[in-house]
Amino acid sequence: MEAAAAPKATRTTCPYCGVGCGVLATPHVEGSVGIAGDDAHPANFGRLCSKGSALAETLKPDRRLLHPSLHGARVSWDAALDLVATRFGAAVREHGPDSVALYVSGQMLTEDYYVANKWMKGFLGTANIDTNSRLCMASSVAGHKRSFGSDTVPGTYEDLEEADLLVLVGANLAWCHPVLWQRVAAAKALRPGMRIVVVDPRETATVAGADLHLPVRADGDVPLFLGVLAHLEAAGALDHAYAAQHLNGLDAALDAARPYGDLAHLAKATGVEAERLVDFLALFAATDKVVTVYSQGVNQSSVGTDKVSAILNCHLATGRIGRPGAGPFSVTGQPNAMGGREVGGLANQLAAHLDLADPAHRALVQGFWNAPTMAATPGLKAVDLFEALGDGRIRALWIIGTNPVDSLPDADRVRAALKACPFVVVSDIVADTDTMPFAHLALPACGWGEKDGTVTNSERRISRQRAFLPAPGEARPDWWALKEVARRMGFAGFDYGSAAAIFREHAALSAHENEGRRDFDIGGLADLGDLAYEQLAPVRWPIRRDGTGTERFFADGGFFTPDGRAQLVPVTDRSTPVTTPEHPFLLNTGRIRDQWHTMTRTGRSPRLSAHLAEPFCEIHPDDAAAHGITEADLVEIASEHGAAILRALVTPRVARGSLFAPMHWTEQFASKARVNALVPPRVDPVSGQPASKAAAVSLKRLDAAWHGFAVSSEEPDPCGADYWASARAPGGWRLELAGLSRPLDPNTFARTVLRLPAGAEILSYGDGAGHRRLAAFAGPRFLGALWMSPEPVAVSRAYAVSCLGGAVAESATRFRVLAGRAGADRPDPGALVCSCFGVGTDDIRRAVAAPGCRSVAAVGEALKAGTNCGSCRSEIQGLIDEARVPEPS
Ligand SMILES: Nc1nc2c(c(=O)[nH]1)N[C@H]1C(S)=C(S)[C@@H](COP(=O)(O)OP(=O)(O)OC[C@H]3O[C@@H](n4cnc5c(=O)[nH]c(N)nc54)[C@H](O)[C@@H]3O)O[C@H]1N2
Ligand SMILES: Nc1nc2c(c(=O)[nH]1)N[C@H]1C(S)=C(S)[C@@H](COP(=O)(O)OP(=O)(O)OC[C@H]3O[C@@H](n4cnc5c(=O)[nH]c(N)nc54)[C@H](O)[C@@H]3O)O[C@H]1N2
Ligand code: SF4
Ligand SMILES: [Mo]
Repeated sequence: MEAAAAPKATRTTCPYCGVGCGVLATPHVEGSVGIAGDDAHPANFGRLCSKGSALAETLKPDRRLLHPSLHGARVSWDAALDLVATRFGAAVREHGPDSVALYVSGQMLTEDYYVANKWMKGFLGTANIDTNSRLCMASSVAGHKRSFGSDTVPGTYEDLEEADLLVLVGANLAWCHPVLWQRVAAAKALRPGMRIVVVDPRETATVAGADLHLPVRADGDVPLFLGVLAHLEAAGALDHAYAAQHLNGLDAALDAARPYGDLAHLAKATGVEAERLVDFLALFAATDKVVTVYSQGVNQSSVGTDKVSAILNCHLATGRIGRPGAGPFSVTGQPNAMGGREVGGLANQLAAHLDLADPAHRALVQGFWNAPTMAATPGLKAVDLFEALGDGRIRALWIIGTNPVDSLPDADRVRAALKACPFVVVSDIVADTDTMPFAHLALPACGWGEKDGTVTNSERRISRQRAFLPAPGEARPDWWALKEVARRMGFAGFDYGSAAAIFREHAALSAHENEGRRDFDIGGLADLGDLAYEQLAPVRWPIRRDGTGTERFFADGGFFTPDGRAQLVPVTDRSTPVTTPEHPFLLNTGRIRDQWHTMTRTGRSPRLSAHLAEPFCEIHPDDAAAHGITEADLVEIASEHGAAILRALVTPRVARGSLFAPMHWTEQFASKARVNALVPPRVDPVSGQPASKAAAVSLKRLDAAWHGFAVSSEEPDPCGADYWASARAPGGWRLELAGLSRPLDPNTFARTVLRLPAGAEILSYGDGAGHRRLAAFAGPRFLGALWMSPEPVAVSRAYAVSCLGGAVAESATRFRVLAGRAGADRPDPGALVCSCFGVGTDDIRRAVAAPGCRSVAAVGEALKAGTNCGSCRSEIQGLIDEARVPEPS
């Protein structure tokens, strides 16, 4: 008999971060999918991080949105699309074009985005289309445009490897762009002279791999880079020849910077001690090949655009731009943040990097689209858009691929605003997001692995996402739903039969009347046949019709301003303190290694959920002590806008007076951990980007009467506990609980939490001090266990979770389960560090205690930790460093 042909791998691109790694996906007949890094992809050369490696665990069809539904009742696609066309048409007719809006996402493919933007701006005649990129990249876009005349990222990933000095500003690369970070780490291992400096108020995992950490005060970045510019001048490091030929505004920028040339003033303005500043300034002045990478610590600020300008000024004034190993580098977050910018998805942009404010550009696009109208004024930016929604100015809204109820600031107000809108459409892949309850009409979208199109990564590289799975239920690509609505409204120019057809049009527009006047030009791809599109290899723009491209931009000037010169912007330090006596703490928010945003996909992976399984709040030990908070207590933080309950993580990694909480947890995973309920709707006045990293909050210990922890083979029921947080675990779920008053009957409570069937065998134990343990079995099968105590439950989470899915027949093992402690032969691994091999902090601490085991490589040899995807290497380094430095007594 002939062996069955080996299943074929599909080359595609990871749907998470902006690194844009190539993935080989192999669907197997029994339904599983093999995932591997694509050796041939120039972003990752075969590497994947923990999230990329776990993609297969997120593809199961449960909880998917499978059919269109209106007010919760299933409807046909035909009826659904007709309804959208009718309601949007009626609103435009009765209330004008600005009464409708689209709120979209950097997670859409370029083709989806292109159709959305064309329909709104050219056919409905409104620029009320904004995207979650407003919360993400808007300050970088604005900063680029005011200096370069265009939204251009000048460099490439190789620059990070070739730099002699890499400065990371408000970027936790080790957790948020892990594969790029691994490329950097590999380059530094080969060239140990390379220096890495991290500018971040927090000591992040990235700091473990850096030479110098500058713990700036929040928003201390503008003074810091003013100080750098002043020092560059004083040290004679400016490139006067480059400035004479290619720059405007250098003198004014230097005037603004000079006051920060004074070290004592700079130390005060940045909050960084003078010695560290001296080292940094000397390094920056003396090194020609400098790359400054920046991300949300820069963008998400009320002075975000000024931070970008302050950084760009330093690179422009030294001519350190567009050369190998030199340049500013805005690293993008979402898989297609760049693609969205290319199609003009923001409310103040036009397609193809053209300007909405420029009448000639508007005419060009209108002509190309043969559009009946063209939006002439900028639309509402995300925060304003939702305010308009609340005021009743928006009569119909379509949300695609984003969760504003969790990710926008003042998130409880967002809910109220959605309630006020007469017609809300939500396109998503899952049925149970926090935004979905506000949808009048829900539309099922094809997700990763089911849809086809392109994305552009941080270094301008366009890669294909390819389908390798059938669409579940009636899920359809987002571009299809959009063009069907446009077509039903009677608009010509929406007869796309495939993503390829949309891409060709997008490429043709980028080259239309371009002749080198605009950076974004992919005219060379405008005539791709369907097969060539199908086979398109990752390619970096520009790709002009004559076949020419540009590896990097601006080494020899050529800026996209009217006179071809870059404009230095003389920024000043405009940041103002936001804390008050009632709200004395500054809440910083951001990401953790193994979750993606609102957890609709990564939250379904047991492997990814094990790293940090509960929403937490980092608190400095002095602040914790002053508030009577000890490790593992629950704390309540509150702002003028809302409150959250989180697990205290007491650590000197945050500064005194600062707190840090992850942005990820939603009401699907925790009772009250949506941090954006606390974040005020304060925005950067230039970019409109919210200051998501600076909310003034109060802090107090939650006075819980009891705490609980459960593991369960069925999804547990938190029974309305005052606090709960659930996470997937291998073979089931884990659940943390707490309450302000004790449940009347703990046994009944436990049965409900664990959803025990009648007839389950129960082993339980209680003492007079309020400790109670209960474990349930069905024959040899372990169903679940609940531990309750007046203080935070001390059982080993790793051990308890490891019992799930196992057979527990022997009574000795059953009692061990009840005790929540492994036998002496199985030491507790501690909190998970390496998700590929299940290695924990305590495993690593024990290994590092042995003589000779003092490097990440040695730990890898001993435990395998860090030897697969490598996402945890910074944390391993951190544990090694911790072992080296004795605790102060
Ligand atoms: N694991 C994971 N990776 C992701 C994502 C995810 O959800 N999970 N999301 C992706 C997306 S969309 C994005 S935008 C990127 C974001 O990537 P990053 O920007 O690297 O991530 P964040 O954690 O949001 O913020 C980065 C750092 O900014 C610091 N910061 C706060 N305030 C300041 C300040 O005033 N100055 C300075 N210098 N730093 C400050 C924070 O302490 C934090 O460590 O990550 C992408 N990658
Ligand atoms: N406090 C605070 N807030 C923040 C941030 C922060 O650092 N701090 N970061 C901000 C940033 S940078 C970002 S990018 C945002 C992210 O915030 P969101 O965009 O709200 O987060 P996601 O969870 O990525 O939402 C994507 C949604 O699209 C769905 N989806 C996935 N694939 C598809 C598809 O193909 N089609 C459709 N139609 N739907 C799909 C997912 O199930 C999910 O519901 O959060 C912002 N908010
Ligand atoms: S670094 Fe990780 S999340 Fe980002 S694209 Fe690569 S595999 Fe995906
Ligand atoms: Mo983002």
